[in-house]
Amino acid sequence: MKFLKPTRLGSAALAAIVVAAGTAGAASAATFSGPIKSGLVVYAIPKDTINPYEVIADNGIKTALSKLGGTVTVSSGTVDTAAAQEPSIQSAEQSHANAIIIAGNDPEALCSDLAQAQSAGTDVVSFDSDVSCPNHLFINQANTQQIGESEVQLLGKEIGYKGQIAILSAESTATNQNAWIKYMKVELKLPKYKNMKLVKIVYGNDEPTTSKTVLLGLLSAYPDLRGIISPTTVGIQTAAQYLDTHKKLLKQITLTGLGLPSQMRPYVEDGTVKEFELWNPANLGYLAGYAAANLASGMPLKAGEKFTAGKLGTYTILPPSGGTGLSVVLGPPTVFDKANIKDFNF
Ligand code: RAM
Repeated sequence: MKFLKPTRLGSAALAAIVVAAGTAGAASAATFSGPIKSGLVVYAIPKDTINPYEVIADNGIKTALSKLGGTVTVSSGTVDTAAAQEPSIQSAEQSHANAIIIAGNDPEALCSDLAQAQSAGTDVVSFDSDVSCPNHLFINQANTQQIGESEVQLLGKEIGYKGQIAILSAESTATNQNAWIKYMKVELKLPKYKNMKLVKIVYGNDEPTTSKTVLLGLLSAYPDLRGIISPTTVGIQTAAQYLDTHKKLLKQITLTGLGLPSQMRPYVEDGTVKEFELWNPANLGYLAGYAAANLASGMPLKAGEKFTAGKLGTYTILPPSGGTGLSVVLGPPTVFDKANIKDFNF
């Protein structure tokens, strides 16, 4: 990656650049034309190596790098903690990887390891779950605010904007879930939700067993619960499975969230879940792979820069906003229901 060099531009010119970069998509930079270096070595470090969502995303990274003549090593732990990811960052550094693509299990705890890899020449791209470390590009699955708001909107509509609701999340340190939950809380402050009350957030750590344990705790602590948002594919699948086998709960409880259509299809088709949403995780990985390859081939890390991500087309690096640094957004999520779920195979 090329860092921005100081220029002799006057303050008026600088202000003009800032304004231009602030209008997403309107930036005038030419598309970075590479060439992409051959034989790039990329380390993909997902939240863990077990979660099917992460596996699909990693496969997207592999597809991208194989198109570009590079290689991908997938490395992470089996639990979603920063400590489990640190050895993978160290291996990437020792292997002189050109780039790391990481889904952070914690926003800050990985920064010193990542900085060390960067000082050895490795570019850092985060995807799925951001890190708050400097000089990296975040590949965001969809607009963070819209994900948070739309989750509450989906549930509100289904329960008539009334009753106690809870969130079944992933790890308590996950940057992505916490960012979405922040916007869920903002949405819930609107007057139309005045009769909907968020009573509890529980954390299933993206493990089916823990997710089920905290779900059962929730159900027994809040017998009047009307709705659950689970913004994690592991959480929503676990909850859907439970509700499916305890159908009398469905008279009272509505479940929505973020899920894989391949896992959720039986529950949508039998009416356990009406609607939920997600983006295509393979495309997310693919986009991250292309972004990393471009950075590792000299694309400047700055707002307004454009690059081509193979079959997905051209993307623009967006300026920092709302607590997120430089980012690229894959696109809006899809809402799945009985009518369309059979059309999606991820
Ligand atoms: C889980 C993970 C992942 C998240 C999806 C929606 O698989 O927590 O980070 O993006 O759910």
